[in-house]
Amino acid sequence: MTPRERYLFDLRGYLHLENVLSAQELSDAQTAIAQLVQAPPDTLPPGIQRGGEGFSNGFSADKSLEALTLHPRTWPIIKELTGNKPRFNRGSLVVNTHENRKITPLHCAREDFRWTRRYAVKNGEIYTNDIVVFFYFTDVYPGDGGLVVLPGSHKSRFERPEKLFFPNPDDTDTELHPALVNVTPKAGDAVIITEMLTHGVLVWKPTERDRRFLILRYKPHYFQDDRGIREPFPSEVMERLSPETQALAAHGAYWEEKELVKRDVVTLR
Ligand SMILES: O=C(O)CCC(=O)C(=O)O
Ligand SMILES: [Fe+2]
Repeated sequence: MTPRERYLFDLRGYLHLENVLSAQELSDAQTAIAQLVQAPPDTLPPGIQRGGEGFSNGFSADKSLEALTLHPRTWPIIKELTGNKPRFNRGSLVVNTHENRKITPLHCAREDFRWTRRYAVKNGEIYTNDIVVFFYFTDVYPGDGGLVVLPGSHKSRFERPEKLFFPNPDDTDTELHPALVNVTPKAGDAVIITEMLTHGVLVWKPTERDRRFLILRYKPHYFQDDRGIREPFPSEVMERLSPETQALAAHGAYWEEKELVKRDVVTLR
């Protein structure tokens, strides 16, 4: 994590990284997603389900998507934020269209999960135990809708007053409160948030374009909140992952360190 990234992440609770994917990485991912979208439900790879606006375990549909869990641009940031003890525990693919007429209300892990989630700084490094990385495969322009964040809210000390930002959640055309920021990544960009950051989703307005992105979730490898299940992914998904991704998804004790974190660049076998 560069000093500039560290400063901005600490200040705002998120980072928007531009042009993370090379032209090849982006087109490989876009092709894999297009195939998934067109696939009849009974031909989806085992363990991938279509539901709501996306595909659970969609990251495992193709190596071009799976490789993003360890992308060289986000990997050092994920390592620092987890205190060098990362675990990858969820990877959904989202295809968000104008047909979904509802906003996703503002939410954050600090409000939803009581005291289990943390954000702290020690020895000049940031620690947070609930991290989300969004990789974008289509463009978002101002006014399109999509992700909104409340910069700085990961450190807020007070309860958010109900209805302060969206007095009427059914009014999907309301002007955005000036404290909120609509993040507008372009295809190939990534957004990293601590789930402590208050965020929500505006209705997607364009009818001729959708919003395609991957949601990759990370926690420290000793953090356990998935109902006692040791493996975060179903065995049929786990089986086809590369050894590096399997290692990234593994739990560990607090004092352990994965061999993987010693590497600056991890390539999938
Ligand atoms: O649709 C989005 O951009 C964000 C979804 C969300 O809130 C989340 O994954 O935590
Ligand atoms: Fe969220």
